Amino acid sequence: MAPNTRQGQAGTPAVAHARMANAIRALAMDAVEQAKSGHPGMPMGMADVATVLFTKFLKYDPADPAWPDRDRFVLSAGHGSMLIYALLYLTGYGAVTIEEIKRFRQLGSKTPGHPENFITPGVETTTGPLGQGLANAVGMAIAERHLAAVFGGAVDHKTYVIASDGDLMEGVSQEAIALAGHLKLNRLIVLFDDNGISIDGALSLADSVDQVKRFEAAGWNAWRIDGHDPQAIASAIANAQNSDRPVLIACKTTIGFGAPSKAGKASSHGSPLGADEIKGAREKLGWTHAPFEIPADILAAWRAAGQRSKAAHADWKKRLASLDAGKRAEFERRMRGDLPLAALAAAVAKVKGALAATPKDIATRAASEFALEALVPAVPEMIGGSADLTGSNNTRTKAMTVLSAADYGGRFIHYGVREHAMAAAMNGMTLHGGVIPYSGTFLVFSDYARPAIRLAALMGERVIHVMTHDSIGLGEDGPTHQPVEHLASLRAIPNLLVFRPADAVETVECWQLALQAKDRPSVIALTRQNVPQLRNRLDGDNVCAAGAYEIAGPDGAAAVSIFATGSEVAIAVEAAKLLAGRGVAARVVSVPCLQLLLAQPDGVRRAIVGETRVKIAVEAGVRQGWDAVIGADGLFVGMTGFGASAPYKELYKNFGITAEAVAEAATKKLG
Ligand SMILES: Cc1ncc(C[n+]2csc(CCOP(=O)(O)OP(=O)(O)O)c2C)c(N)n1
Ligand SMILES: [Mg+2]
Repeated sequence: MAPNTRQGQAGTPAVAHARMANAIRALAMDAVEQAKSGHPGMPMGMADVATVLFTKFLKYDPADPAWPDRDRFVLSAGHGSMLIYALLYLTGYGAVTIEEIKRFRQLGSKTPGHPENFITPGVETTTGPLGQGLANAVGMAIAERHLAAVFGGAVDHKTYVIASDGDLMEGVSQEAIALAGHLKLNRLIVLFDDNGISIDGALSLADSVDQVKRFEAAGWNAWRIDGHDPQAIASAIANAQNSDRPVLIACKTTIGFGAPSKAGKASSHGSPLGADEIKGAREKLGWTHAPFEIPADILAAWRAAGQRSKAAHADWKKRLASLDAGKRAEFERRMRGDLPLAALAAAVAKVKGALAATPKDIATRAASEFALEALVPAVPEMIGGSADLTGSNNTRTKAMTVLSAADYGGRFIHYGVREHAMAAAMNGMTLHGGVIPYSGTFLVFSDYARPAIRLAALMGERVIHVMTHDSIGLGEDGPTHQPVEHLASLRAIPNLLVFRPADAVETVECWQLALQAKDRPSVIALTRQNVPQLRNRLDGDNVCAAGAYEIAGPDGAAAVSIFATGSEVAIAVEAAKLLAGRGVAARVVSVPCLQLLLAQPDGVRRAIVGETRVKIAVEAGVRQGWDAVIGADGLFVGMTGFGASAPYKELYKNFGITAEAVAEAATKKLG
């Protein structure tokens, strides 16, 4: 059993460490038993580590869970959610009462199956898909260093993670720890639940990695300790405070610690222990109290621990107050996530004005760079990046300096060839607050980032993914690099905005919409190949805001509506001209964001979609999703399979995505 270390908080009688840790164990077993589902093993195993962290080191204030300079605590092993719920209850977060603990995993409770940052104050990020939390934490640690560089004393905190075997087996963890080591994120401290057990049984069934050596190889300090020895835990965390690099503390623990027959076994991982086992655990742990009952002295000691950082919080308020007024207001604006709206509007107007004066027939990726040259100075919280495709994604403006271990104040991150950790770290950056991350890769590699993009959508986080080379229009690199199903599959993710601008003007409008979407992530799909600038008037309004609009049309009634996105809008405009030559009036509707169109009130949507006899959609991707606009009997000109390697103009001909093909299909349908 865990030793009886005395460690009272100032002003409260000392309560033995073991009794405090056992309060976590008891709540975990009882809540899982009551819910008839859940994961008791991990909270019981990590109770000692968590107790030391939350009573001696972590800087937090239950009265103000969003205090900007709190330490961030990420439970990457989200299945152990009862660990964090127990901690939040015990330390006094108002939202997590004992009643909520009793309602573990029930509809509408503050204690859902896995931690959800948008449900439970004190939960920093949604976790459950293993590996994501660890990579989120890397992003939080990046944001912390960057803001410390920009705002000095207003930001000065650590990021702690509890990660499990599963977290460290996931590939994203390798990308994340390599990035963290490279950036020397020395305020990042990972407590690894080194219990040698996963769902299938002993870890030795599937894994024989030496994690300490692996982290060391990635530029971390890494130590092994007994995760049930409070002194060892405390001295390891104390040492980690002064590290010059990120720290892994591999805590050797026993899963299900205290359970008489299931401790150390996979059977304690993910199911209720059962009445007999719980009775035996109570005896073994010396816990004589009824389910959900925490003795007053233990609760008082925990609540006192929850008050530990009051002085640090007050101190931070003083530090913030000592900043000059402008800087303080800027810090507070950024942490609220409010944009500098006037500066943003002026930057957008400047770009549009320049494009109206001198139209640019350029690739939309180049148009995006042109827009960023104005947006990045106007919105100082934007932090750009690319997964080793900077020159192709056009995400780095001329004035941007690189964010590195030598200069955390830089605003461009070379993420390396690590799309997954890039996307997950961006989630962490946004969750931290104070920055708006945007990044770059090829659209086809959205697959490598998708698990993190999905979580950004679930959490409602503003992260912006620039994804270039968005169709067969990329040409010679061929079908491995040509996205076909990606627009459709990204549009299927709820709450994610997928933009595909047609020209330089739409590109800056889509950027504006993505930045203004405070509670949603965005993908901006951009071409490699040049496209003509179709919008030459100086429009004050952002006409992309409704998701679609008529970009070309006849004076009178139209017989045909052609809907298109991105590079195919120019093809649609050509097709309309061909049709006009044949005496057929056609209108063209540009659809820079299909989801925004479909989300319009019925009347608005119907007005944009129109009621022509023939409806035809043109997109160099699969048809899926377009029937909502053109109907099941509508015509679709696009892709039905994978692309090919050739110059892009030949590919468009080869796959029949041409103005002639569109005009032909429409004429045939008209009969
Ligand atoms: C990406 C992902 N794959 C699979 C799972 C399902 N799952 C939950 S926990 C777990 C592994 C359990 O082992 P470990 O991470 O060591 O946790 P422990 O049992 O030690 O608490 C798995 C496979 C998941 N949550 N996320
Ligand atoms: Mg394990």
